Amino acid sequence: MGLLGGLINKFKKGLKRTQELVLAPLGRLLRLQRLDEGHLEELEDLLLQADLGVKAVDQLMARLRFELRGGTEIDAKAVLKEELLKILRPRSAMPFLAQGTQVVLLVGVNGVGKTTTLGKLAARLKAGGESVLVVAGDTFRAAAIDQLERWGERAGVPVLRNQMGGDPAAIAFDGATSAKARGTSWVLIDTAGRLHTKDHLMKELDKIRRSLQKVIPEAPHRVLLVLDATTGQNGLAQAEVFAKSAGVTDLVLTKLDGSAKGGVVVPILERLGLPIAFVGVGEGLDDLIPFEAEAFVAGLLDA
Ligand SMILES: Nc1nc2c(ncn2[C@@H]2O[C@H](COP(=O)(O)OP(=O)(O)OP(=O)(O)O)[C@@H](O)[C@H]2O)c(=O)[nH]1
Ligand SMILES: [Mg+2]
Repeated sequence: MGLLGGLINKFKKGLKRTQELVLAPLGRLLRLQRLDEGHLEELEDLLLQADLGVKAVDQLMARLRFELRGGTEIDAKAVLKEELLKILRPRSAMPFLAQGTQVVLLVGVNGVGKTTTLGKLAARLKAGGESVLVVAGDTFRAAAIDQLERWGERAGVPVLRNQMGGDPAAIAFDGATSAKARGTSWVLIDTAGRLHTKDHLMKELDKIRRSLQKVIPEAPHRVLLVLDATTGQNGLAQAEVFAKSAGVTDLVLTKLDGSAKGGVVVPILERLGLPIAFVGVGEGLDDLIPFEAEAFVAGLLDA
């Protein structure tokens, strides 16, 4: 199995609930020799239920109707795939390549999967032979620091922490300083969950940024906004504001495996205008996969 094949299987695993609840009947429709208006309406409904969003669904249906007007038999699945790829392909993320010391900040609202994503990302980079330092920038709860330490152990990377209630900007500064001195490739900084409406907490992110820049002027190189797929499109307006105010460079979509609305990838990419770097498809160490349009579309539409 090639690299893409492995990734497709991971996406299939991640999109299992979406497949079971929404896309199984879609598969039946797409296999029909002839689609009549009733079938088309059913298809449209299923795509909307999978949370692909009105804009993309309109575009997909318009293309299908256009092809069907030709009179000859069409491969509806191939048409859908092609049209979806047109939307998704131009929005791919920059690869995570080590160049000097790269600082990555993980941000987002409470409970979306920041700490888990950070643990998996640390494991992934470490497995690629790169040096990683994890920084416990969520200093609000002792449990958050312990959780991060466990991930550090699992991933086999050091975790820098100070005591609970400490200043996140200070520990971020220490992390960047230490990584720069030792030539560590990656500094991954966890942060406490916060709402985009909590002004003092959004200012805290600015403060973390400024203290990192005292050590490494270009830092943070990547700011990952972590989003929970089970929220579907409901969280989009909030994510939009968050993304703007926190200087976000990439998105991470977690809990795809727990969502029947896996199609939400599409409106997320359309609306936020930011690439999805990774998706989370489980709670295991290797359940963080790079977002890849072909693998996603195959995982969504192939049984
Ligand atoms: N199934 C599944 N569960 C996930 C995934 N990512 C995270 N989780 C779970 O989601 C829950 C919250 O994850 P955390 O990583 O603690 O979330 P957080 O954003 O750090 O939370 P706060 O620090 O409290 O804001 C945990 O039970 C994780 O195991 C995923 O991709 N799939
Ligand atoms: Mg956390």
